[in-house]
Amino acid sequence: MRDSLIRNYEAAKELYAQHGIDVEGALEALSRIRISMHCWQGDDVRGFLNKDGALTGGISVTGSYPGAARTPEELRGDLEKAFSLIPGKHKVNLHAIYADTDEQVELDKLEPRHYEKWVDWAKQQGLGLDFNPTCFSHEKSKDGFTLSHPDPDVRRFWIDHCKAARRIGAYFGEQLGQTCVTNVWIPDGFKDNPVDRIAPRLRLKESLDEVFAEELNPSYNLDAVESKLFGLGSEAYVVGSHEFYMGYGIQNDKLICLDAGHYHPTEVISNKLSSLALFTSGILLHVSRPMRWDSDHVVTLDDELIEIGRELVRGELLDKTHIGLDFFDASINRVAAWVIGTRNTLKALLRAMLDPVDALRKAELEGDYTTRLALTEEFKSYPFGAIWDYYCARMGVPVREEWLAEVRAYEQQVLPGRLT
Ligand code: RNT
Ligand code: ZN
Repeated sequence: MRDSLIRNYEAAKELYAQHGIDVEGALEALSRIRISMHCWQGDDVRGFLNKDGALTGGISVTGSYPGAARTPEELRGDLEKAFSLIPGKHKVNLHAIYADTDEQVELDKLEPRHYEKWVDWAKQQGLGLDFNPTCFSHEKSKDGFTLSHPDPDVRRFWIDHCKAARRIGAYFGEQLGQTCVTNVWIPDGFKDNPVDRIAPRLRLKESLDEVFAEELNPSYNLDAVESKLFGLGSEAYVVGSHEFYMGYGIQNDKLICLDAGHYHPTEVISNKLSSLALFTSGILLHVSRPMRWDSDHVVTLDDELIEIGRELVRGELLDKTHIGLDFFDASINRVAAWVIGTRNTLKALLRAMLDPVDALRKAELEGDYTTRLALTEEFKSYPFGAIWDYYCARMGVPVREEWLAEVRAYEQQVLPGRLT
């Protein structure tokens, strides 16, 4: 390791130590955190099952940066490149449409074997896998409804797809020795004000009961449900709202997924964690960055990300929280998008671990809000960067923006082949 990195680290460590902060302990804790990196940033949520299928479901990707992965091999190559630039061992979050198979298989007939190659690869890379049924971009979701569809045959199809997804999740967990989180998100909703708000919710509740009826080993698979406020084309009403899934999740012991982009524009998920934590056995996060709407921008180290990190660390919620990323930007290099978003999420956690929490808590308890504010603000210019740089070097990944040169070199190497 370069001398300057060590020197800066030692000096920074000393400053933090003056506040009783155990920097080594923080780095150790950080190295144990697994972030679930979403495969769908790599190809603009296209997947491999629907040849030429357009993205539907009220989500949308904009941008025309060249080089989106076109095959499972390309996607795995891109993921490997990204992971080589991110400190730590992590997970990959797959959607059902990313099955790696030559068979023409329908979503309701998917089986673990269609993901065997992903599992072999994950084993070889030391990665965990998470999973999602894909209830969009499909002929049977064209009219905007899936599990809450008024037609029982359509509902049946999506129920069977979600059941298949859970079994695949359990297979991942069993094979990899790491619990898989299988997250159900559906786009169901109305563009304009509905007459009947309760009937679709009742149908969704019944469909979910069926989806989750089969008991699976919770150390292999955990189920999560993801709510949303609105989507493109479902501006007036979304069946799976926050209240719906909060109720469902608590009543049925499912993980509740909080996606940072799924609330009113000024509403933040950081402020929800401490409440949900008291009433649930676990939480799933979709760390994203909404810009004016659920735009799924690449996660930056902004106030909300820092606040999410603080809540997880200060509330000791890391053990019960599964941290997943959910963004898709096709206007920049897609490997870079992963690296930026994942490194930022780790940085937010490390920053939170290096806060003088004991002193801040004491000040707050004593009503000394002057100290609380002063210390919070002064810590913003503490040499966090020196600790992060040292951590990256120690974990064998590029320091600071050095990773960008590697992405550029990789781009030069793979892009020409993808333009044909
Ligand atoms: C959509 C949800 C959902 C998707 C992914 C692709 O608004 O956030 O999580 O982004 O499943
Ligand atoms: Zn999401």
